[in-house]
Amino acid sequence: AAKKSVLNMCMDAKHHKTEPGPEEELHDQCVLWKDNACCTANTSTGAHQDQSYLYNFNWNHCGVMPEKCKQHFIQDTCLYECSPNLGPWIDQADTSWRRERILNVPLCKEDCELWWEDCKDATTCKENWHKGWNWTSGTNRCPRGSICQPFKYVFPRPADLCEKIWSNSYKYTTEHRGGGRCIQMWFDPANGNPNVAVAKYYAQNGR
Ligand code: FOL
Repeated sequence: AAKKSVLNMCMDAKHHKTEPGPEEELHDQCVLWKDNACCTANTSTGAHQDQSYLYNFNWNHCGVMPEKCKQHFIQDTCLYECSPNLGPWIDQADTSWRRERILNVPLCKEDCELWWEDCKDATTCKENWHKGWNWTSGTNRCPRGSICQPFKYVFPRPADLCEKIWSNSYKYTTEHRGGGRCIQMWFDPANGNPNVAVAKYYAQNGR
């Protein structure tokens, strides 16, 4: 087979399809990707559920996460699972649950800042949500010795949240939405997927 283009591809991870393609039945916040997606309809449904089969991950590990904050985590899950435009930032992970990961995806300033703003009073006990949980109950619980605190203390600046929570999946940028230089978690699909041009730009000009 021909070498696949970094411009339209899916990472080799836990739930990703091998190739992107249309998905008629994507759920709610993930519908933006229905013309071309790396997620199945089932994965998009899981993205909206508490402790879904995706990772058994519990958003409410320090009390109930406010709805407005949870929407950003759902959107992050949709982008992570569904986007076919993250190719330029795919890197080897080689952990038990995925062979590839995303690293330093340039997230638009507004997407990061709104995420932080809507979550600043939510509570958590950890800065890196990928590692170090207590999984003995089947879902993640706060490890011994950790304390639940508002996000604004755990992540003093928006960049701390966007970069640290998923082990540098994202890089905070000062690039603006619509400028073609940063990846958007949220967009209006009526105008097409703006991340197509962003991947093209970074594939050509380097990340
Ligand atoms: N969103 C983004 N933007 N990037 C991501 O990498 C990402 N990853 C997840 C969800 N959304 C994302 C997946 N989340 C574990 C915890 C969280 C998780 C997946 C798996 C987990 O099992 N952690 C274990 C260590 C497992 C291992 O590394 O082998 C732990 O110690 O808590």
